[in-house]
Amino acid sequence: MTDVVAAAFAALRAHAQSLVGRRTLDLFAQDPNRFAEFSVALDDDFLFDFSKHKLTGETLSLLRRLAEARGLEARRDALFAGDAINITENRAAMHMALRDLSGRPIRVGQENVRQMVETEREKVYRFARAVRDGEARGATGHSFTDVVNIGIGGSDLGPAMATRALSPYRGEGPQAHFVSNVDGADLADTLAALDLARTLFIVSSKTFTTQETMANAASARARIVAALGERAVEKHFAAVSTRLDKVVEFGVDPSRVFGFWDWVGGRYSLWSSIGLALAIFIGPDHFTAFLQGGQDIDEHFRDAPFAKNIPILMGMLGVWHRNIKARGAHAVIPYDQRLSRFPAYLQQLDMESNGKAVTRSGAQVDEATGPVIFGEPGTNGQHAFFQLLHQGVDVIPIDFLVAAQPTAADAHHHALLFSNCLAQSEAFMRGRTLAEAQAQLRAAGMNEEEIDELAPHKVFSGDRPSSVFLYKSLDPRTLGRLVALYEHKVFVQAAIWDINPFDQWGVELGKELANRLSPIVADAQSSTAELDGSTAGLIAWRRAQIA
Ligand code: G6Q
Repeated sequence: MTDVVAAAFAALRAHAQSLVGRRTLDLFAQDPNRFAEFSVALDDDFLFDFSKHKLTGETLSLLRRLAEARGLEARRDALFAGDAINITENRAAMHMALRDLSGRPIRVGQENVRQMVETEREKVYRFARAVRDGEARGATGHSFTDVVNIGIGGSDLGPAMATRALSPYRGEGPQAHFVSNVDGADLADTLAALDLARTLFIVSSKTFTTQETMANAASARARIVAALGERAVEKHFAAVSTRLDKVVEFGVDPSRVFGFWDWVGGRYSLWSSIGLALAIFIGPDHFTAFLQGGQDIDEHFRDAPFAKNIPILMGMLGVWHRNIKARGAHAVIPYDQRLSRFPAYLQQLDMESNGKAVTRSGAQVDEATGPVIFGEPGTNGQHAFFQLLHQGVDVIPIDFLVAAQPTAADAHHHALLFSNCLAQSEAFMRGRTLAEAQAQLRAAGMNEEEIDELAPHKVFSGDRPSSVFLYKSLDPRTLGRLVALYEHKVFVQAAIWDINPFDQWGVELGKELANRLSPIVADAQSSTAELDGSTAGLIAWRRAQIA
């Protein structure tokens, strides 16, 4: 860490001390413009409110100083220039190219990739239209009523999250299903209710070697062959991969194979052909609107000034909480049932990107990096883990996401949903003092002895920070904006922590280990002598159970 960076962190820590004892509510009382000052509107249909974090203009200035000390601007320029910023894999991270609808050249290294991106997208769109219109048919001449995406991690979570989020945009298209787990129950339960003659499988895998996806694809293939014959495979399978050679071996018709490039990371690939299941589900026009939302945020991230730049603010707020306030978790709570998979999607995006302990140069980090990300939709979470958020010993910052308008849902329900969201956000900030708790119990007619016993349990510290993302409605463009905002937030934090957010050696380790152990598990005669005592003991116990 350079002296300038160390000084920037030290100044933030000293400043945090000066805020001890002050209340967020007092900051509102002192500044009638606080909401306007600490919120950002994008056009007239997206609002980011971060005024309920206990911070001041000086906090932002000091965070800005830290961002400058870490060279955030230069890192952002390198990202958009298509430089090989994923240094451990020697690749660019140019997912923004996939949603750049401007018509301008897009550089990745020395190459202008616009033409090939557009050609591949057009191929995806043609196939999506053909499936939706019933022009592409199965082996028995039926159109497809169901599409099953087989993929895992980055080749699953994006389209699975987005099809749920955008279900009102499906129209007459087929239903979408997602099989990811190597547990055979996933495939079996998904196929139980489907008619194979009307089912299209999409095998999605960047590498086309991932154990789970290859096992599920082989089983799905066997099911099609058993039901409809070997020749049906080419009619019932499509594939998405960067390894087109491997796809051909599997027997997919080359006209149904869709590519992308190694400069698109798995968890950033929803914008690419990996979005095929989504493009079929919502149709090309809506998919383009989704891309447009991503592009809106790329422009905003590049152009907006620090104090009004939403992904920079999201990232720097996270740094404030993680490093200065030592907060180890971050909750994402959509008050939007259709975003039910969004927290899981962000869990991968954030924790796989910033779950790192060495800097770009390979030294141990000297500040904490990515927090634990978790969440569930509200109002459900209120009846479950919110207790800990309100009164637990750890303060956990929260992102609330909510639409101003319902999408094809009952207005009365939406008013209840919306008020619950704001009530929670307010309650986390306001809290309840001991005196307030006592007064409340007194008003309820309790005697002083009972009040003394009960009141401490009804105290809420307050000053628990939350942001609110308020959007007009959950349409494709808004979803594109949300996803891109979080992508760039993760990038900003990685820049501050000087880590590479684009590799995932922990995931690679899992793949290696699974491939080493599975032959030993599969063959009951194989020796376990080389394994550690626990692993050998567990395998022996299983062998006895299934003998
Ligand atoms: C994403 C990760 C990981 C990956 C899966 C699937 O960034 O690398 O989640 O997406 O392991 O990999 P394949 O697409 O290669 O099957």
